[in-house]
Amino acid sequence: MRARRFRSLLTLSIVFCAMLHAEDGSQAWLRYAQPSPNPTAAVHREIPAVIVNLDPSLVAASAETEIRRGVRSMLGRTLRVETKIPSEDAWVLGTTDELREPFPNYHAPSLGPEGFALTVLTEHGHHRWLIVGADPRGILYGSFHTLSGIARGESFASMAGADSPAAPIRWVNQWDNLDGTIERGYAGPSIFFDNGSVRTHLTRAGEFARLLASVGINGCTINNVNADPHLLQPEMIRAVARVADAFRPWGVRLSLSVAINSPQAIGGLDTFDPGDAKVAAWWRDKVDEIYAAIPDFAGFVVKADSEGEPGPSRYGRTPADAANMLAAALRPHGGVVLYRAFVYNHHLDWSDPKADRARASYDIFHPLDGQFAGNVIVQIKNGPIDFQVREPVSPLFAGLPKTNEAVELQVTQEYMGQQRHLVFLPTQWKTYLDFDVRADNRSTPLKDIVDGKTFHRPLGGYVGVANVGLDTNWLAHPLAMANLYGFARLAWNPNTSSETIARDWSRLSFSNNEKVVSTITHMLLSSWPIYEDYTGPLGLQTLTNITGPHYGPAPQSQENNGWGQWIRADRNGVGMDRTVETGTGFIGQYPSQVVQMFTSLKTCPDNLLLFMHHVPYTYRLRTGKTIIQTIYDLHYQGADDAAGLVQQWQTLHRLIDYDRYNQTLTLLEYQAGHAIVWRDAVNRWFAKISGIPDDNGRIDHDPNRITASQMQRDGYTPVDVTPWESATDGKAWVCKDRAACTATAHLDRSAGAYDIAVQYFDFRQGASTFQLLLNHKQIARWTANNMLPGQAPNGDTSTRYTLHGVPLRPGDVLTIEGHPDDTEPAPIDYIEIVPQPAAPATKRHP
Ligand code: GCW
Repeated sequence: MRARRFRSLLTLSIVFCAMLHAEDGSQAWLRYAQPSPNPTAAVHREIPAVIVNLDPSLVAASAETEIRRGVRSMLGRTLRVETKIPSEDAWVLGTTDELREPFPNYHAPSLGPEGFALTVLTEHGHHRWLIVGADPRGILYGSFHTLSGIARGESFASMAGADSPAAPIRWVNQWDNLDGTIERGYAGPSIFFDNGSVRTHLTRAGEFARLLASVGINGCTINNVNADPHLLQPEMIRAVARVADAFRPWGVRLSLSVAINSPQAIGGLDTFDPGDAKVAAWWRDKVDEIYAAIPDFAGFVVKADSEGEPGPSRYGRTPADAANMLAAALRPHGGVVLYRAFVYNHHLDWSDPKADRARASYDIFHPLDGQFAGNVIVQIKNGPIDFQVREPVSPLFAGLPKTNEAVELQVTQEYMGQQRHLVFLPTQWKTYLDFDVRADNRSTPLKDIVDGKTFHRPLGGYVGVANVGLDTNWLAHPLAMANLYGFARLAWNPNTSSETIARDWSRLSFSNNEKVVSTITHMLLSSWPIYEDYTGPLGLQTLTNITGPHYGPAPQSQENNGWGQWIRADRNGVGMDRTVETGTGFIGQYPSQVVQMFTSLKTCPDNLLLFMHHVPYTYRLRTGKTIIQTIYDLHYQGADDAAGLVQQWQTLHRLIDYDRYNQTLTLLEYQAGHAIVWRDAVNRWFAKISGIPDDNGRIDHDPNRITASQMQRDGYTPVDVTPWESATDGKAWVCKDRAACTATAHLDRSAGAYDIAVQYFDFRQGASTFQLLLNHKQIARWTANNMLPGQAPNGDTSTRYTLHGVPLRPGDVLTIEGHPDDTEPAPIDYIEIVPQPAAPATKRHP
């Protein structure tokens, strides 16, 4: 009796530990946790005990090792390796060709390159679990697919079928610099480079390749598109070959971003003119040298004539001239050139009503259609500007019917909250991939164009800017890896739904518990619309600080500069007129049916209205509400919904591991606070520029707030904040030349429990400490060391500390005490005291 109770206790604690043991996110979706509910004895019995791999390649060897690893971890079974098909049940791995002889009765379905088939074959009473690849990569992808199914509790028989990737190019780009920094990377230093060269230890590079391969990615460009010519020095090529070695077992081919001026910068030539024979010869030799070190080298990515990078225009040459010169050097080795269409003039003339950055790619590349070599792919960002919260599909996709095309999507959340905000991007990407550009007046969704179907192109596909870093969990926010996973799933099959992606990822990354899966799925699916609402709705673009870190709110920064992310907001109206008749003519770059749709105010979707049209603030949308009131309301809605994400996450307490639960909770609470900063800044800015107040009188009339200017201060002095709208009355209160300063409020709240939030500014450098005192007794203390991207009080650095459930009585005295550190003067803005329970935030249904 006692023994049994002990045993069941033991079982319970094992189950509990298995469920909640410490997790650090390093394994991402390859955790290989025991499927829960636990696999039944039947599943255990069903798994063959032997594995036979008929393919001699390195990649298939990885597949075999991976299956053994996954089965051991998930099911506690150690598979026996055999070289011949045994007279018992067995897993068998091989290509279609390799399976023909041992299994003459098996007829493999027709597979595209890198595709796989899974099937159970029964002969002489023995079950063969066949993982059949069109080639070694297919075997690897089929193996990972099987393991993912087991992790989600599926049986092998239910996975039977065949699958092939939609397109041959399924790459990620990393924007890593040789010094180990990453441009627009938010998760620590480079996994490849450090201090001017390739890292000594490349364990993470190998682990990254394994993660990529597990979801079908077959190429990785390891350095910044703003490329350093030194990367092509002989010693660097030798060093980079070590990264290719780490990738190779996973079928991930390495590629490099190259600077088009390399022949001059490092090659000793006096020119980099693509029309010059010496230059072409230099590239040929360089490419030969690369292939000698990296025989499976994938090719080059090129950013030229863009944002200050040198380019062929220096010599009056076109992107096609430059691309074709590189392509000629790569062709004999089977390499390709991905030439980026992100070419534009960033010194546009704001005073010119016809000037429009959105036009640039089409204006430059469309006339070159048909001129690009067969191994050139034009790599086009999804939208015509730059990874904004919402843009239309780039019209260039329909404008290159005789050219290979790839879509470039951004996994790293440059304009999307930089992995401090939860934004699940597959939902956004689907709107692009599914958008029907109506080339030749027929159904031509973007996904069909990049898959090569529409224009019958042999090459094309998907490129995702990943920017993982050395952070243990790769992308910093525990939920951000859903974006890398989702990118890969869509690159493999763009018809996969966002919901399938979100559910699969949640199961693999967290748990099979339905409550966990449905909650995380719901949060993911609603997160992009929420972010859009509290940043830049109605096609305004993100409205972030575009001359700074692209993070916090700064609507004015869009305007009056050469960058061309203009929204042209003035006293009377807002939006870029991009019509043919009265505007920049951008809309005219689309096929005619899309031109009609965007041109008419009646048919232009509301969520792109201000991208396409300039309208008065009083213009009424289909909802009957004016533009200006819609802007205000959506910002309130978005901030409320961001608070709702916190509440949803809290329902998972104890259902997922402690570390990731807490890390995510902290980030979501930060996001909810920053959503309020966004809401207030954008609404204040529009209220001022339009002169039209909010119908509900909310802007800067917050009954729960006490601003620092209303408090009794000792030492705190005001400074102007730029942009003004990111703090109350355009001022922050700083503690300069003193060890400590205080701001005190005499409260007159009725007795009850309250949440007290302190809105302050946290610079990258310096770690000020703050104390909150109630009736002179400390009730909280924290340090401002969240490393926000800025060194001044503004929308990038404004953040809050919240203390929940503080009992207050009339006559209480509340004091903030700030202790500056380094160059950070313990800056504050206001306190907000909200009675508990806070009004429940509306739940949004995606
Ligand atoms: O989104 C912008 C970024 C730049 C980036 C550029 C590009 C690598 O702000 O940091 O440069 O796009 O895509 O080339």
